Amino acid sequence: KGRHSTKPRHADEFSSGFDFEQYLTAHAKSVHEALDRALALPARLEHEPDHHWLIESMRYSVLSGGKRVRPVLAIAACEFVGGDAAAAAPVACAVEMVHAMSLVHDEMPCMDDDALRRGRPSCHAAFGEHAALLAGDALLALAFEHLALGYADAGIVVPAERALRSVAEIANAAGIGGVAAGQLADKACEGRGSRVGVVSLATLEHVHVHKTARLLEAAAVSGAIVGGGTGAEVERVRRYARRVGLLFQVVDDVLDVTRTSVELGKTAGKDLVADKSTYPKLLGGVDKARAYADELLAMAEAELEGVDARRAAPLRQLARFVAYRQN
Ligand code: GRG
Repeated sequence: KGRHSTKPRHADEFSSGFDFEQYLTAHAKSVHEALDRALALPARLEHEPDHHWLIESMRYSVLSGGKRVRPVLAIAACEFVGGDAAAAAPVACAVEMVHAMSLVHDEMPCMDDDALRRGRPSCHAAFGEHAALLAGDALLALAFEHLALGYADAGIVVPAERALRSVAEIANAAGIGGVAAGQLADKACEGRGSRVGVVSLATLEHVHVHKTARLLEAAAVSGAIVGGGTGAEVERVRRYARRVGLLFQVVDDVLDVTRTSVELGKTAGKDLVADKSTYPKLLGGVDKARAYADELLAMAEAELEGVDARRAAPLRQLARFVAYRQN
């Protein structure tokens, strides 16, 4: 088994024989292939070097790995409500495009100014600043083009009304109801982070709910919508995904601190990242942040109670994967 423990606790899950790692690997692969097709260079543009450059920069950013948590969340939520995984494919691709573009813009000089992403040059370092900005813009546009046309292109029948609701959900999560708003709030906190008491826990939560959790929520909710979930099912998935989204960020902060501590040769958990507001810092230590993560995991799992264990297994294991991941 791999590095990620998903700690099964219920006997019914042992007997169901559900293998989450296999599920994640298989769906991550199919999402990768679908993204590859969605970003194919049109033959008519092969002799247009600038156009080629734009598409290469988009492909570089989307097809460079990543855990594919958001797409798999969309697929698992679709199956949770009884839908076919294929119905969630356009949603899965769209949320990963939005995620990838947010990383491209995040690493640009006017934002975090990072030269590396996933162990290789970031998009602006590899393709230049103009291309990176435009690759992000074009990926955001393509996400919605793909939601509008992806079903017909793949021969999948999903009622237009469901597709439209998923467009609204993901657009809100990318923009004023999520990532863009959260990123600006985060930038406003920068520099205040090291002054104890200036960034409150409520502000930190506001940033992360918007910047990180909202897109994970939109992925799951959209998967449930296109899968034909009832209103109650979609809202159950939303409550589950809200917890998982926040859990994702709390664990990110814990990993940040423990990695930094190890890198500095200090005792893991004792040293807190100096000039950044994190959950370990505002909650009073890594152990407290870890306890909060466990609480969020329990709340997410509680949303899956009373549902057939086999049907709930992918969402349950995905929450545990997020809780116990090591990267
Ligand atoms: C989306 C319209 C729009 C604008 C973008 C720059 C910006 C505005 C937002 C930055 C958002 C950001 C970087 C959020 C952090 C999210 C996060 C926790 C990323 C890490 O996600 P993983 O661990 O990454 O899923 P992998 O590499 O596995 O894909």
